[in-house]
Amino acid sequence: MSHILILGGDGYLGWPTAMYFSDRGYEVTVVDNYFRRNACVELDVGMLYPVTSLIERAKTWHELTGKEIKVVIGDLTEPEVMRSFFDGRIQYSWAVDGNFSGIPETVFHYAEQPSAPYSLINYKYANITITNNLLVTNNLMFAVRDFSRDTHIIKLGTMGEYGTPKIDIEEGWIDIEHKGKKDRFLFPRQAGSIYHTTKVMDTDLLWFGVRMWDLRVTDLMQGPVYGIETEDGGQRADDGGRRTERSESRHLRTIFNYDEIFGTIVNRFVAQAVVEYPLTVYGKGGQTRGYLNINDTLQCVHMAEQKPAANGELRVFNQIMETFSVNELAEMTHRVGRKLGYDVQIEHIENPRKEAEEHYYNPTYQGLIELGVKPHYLTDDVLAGMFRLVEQYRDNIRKDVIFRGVKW
Ligand code: USQ
Repeated sequence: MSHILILGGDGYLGWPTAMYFSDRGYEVTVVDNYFRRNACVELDVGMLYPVTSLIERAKTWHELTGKEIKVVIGDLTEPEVMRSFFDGRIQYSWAVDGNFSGIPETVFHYAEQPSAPYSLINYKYANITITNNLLVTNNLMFAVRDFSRDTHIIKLGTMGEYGTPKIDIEEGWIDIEHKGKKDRFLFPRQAGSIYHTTKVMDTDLLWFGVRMWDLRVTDLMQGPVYGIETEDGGQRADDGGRRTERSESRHLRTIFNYDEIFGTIVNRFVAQAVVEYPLTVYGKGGQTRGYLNINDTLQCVHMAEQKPAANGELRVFNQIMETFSVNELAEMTHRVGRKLGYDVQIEHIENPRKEAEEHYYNPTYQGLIELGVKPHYLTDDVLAGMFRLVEQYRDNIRKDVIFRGVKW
């Protein structure tokens, strides 16, 4: 049985990834220090619904499926915590048997502070972002170098590493001809926040490890993700009712934020529409990004795991399925919300961020499709499905956290 380790297993993507692989027969270990939950409490930004602890969710998963997700609550900026997953000194916070699962064949690295606004609240939050993200990546790189150079690192990067250049965005690498000679380099990066800058630095660190020690790394440049319900959290109905039981277990739902700090735009717009808070389009609204459904994140990491990078290879994929401007997303949310009976308004407000509001944007994103990913697109029906889930928790939505205006 293949063993995978998920760093950041309590997060919006980490927990669905754990269920996805556990469901498919993998031995799964997750680790998290509850950074996101604690930050939500500290900054008082709320969540759409309460989420039980990682240990409680792993227990529920075990009760409903008979499968085990081993849990470690620990801080991966501590090198010894990271190294314990490779040298067997691991202390499980919860596991059925507690025996060491062995060195993981694949590590999914999500253990990062993921918010651009958080990283720009002030110098303190910028420092937390830089130290957390770079130390975790560096600790991982050295653990793999020292104990298991064949372990495949799948690192979640971000499309924001590229910024919005006036040329087409390639998948990681670009061929450059200069004074009659040619070479291949990482695509020029120009990140738009301290958070995004840490992701550029992560890529650079891992590229160093690949060149020096022949590590095998896949860097997934992901766009903003939307969605709540993943198939393993309860939408598939092909196992005689067990999944229905799972879907009724709210304990398996992933963390969902709609606030300015941790919410991403589609999730935010749906929550805003449900409480009839005008959709907050920053500036002109021509900001275009590549988006993907949370279920496609799972497919992408699965395909990357099944067809790993080679030793000495930094493989980069642009992990998006389609592109939208903020205006297009606002119009779609407006249209779907109106059909469902909500009085949705769109408001252009002064952009708290420093970013291009009208720009060229043409990224390539064929690599993951070629590996076998089948995209789910953002249709009116998909958005309406999100409305139906979010409206169940309408009374929990706090209008005071939707926009505070963290300035760049
Ligand atoms: N935006 C609005 N109104 C809002 C919220 C956002 O107009 O109420 C605009 C932003 O200014 C930006 C775009 O929507 O132009 C996307 O913003 P976002 O908050 O959804 O996403 P972002 O801050 O870029 O970060 C998110 C995730 C991050 C991930 C990144 C991928 O938080 O972890 O790396 O998406 S990407 O955007 O491709 O860099």
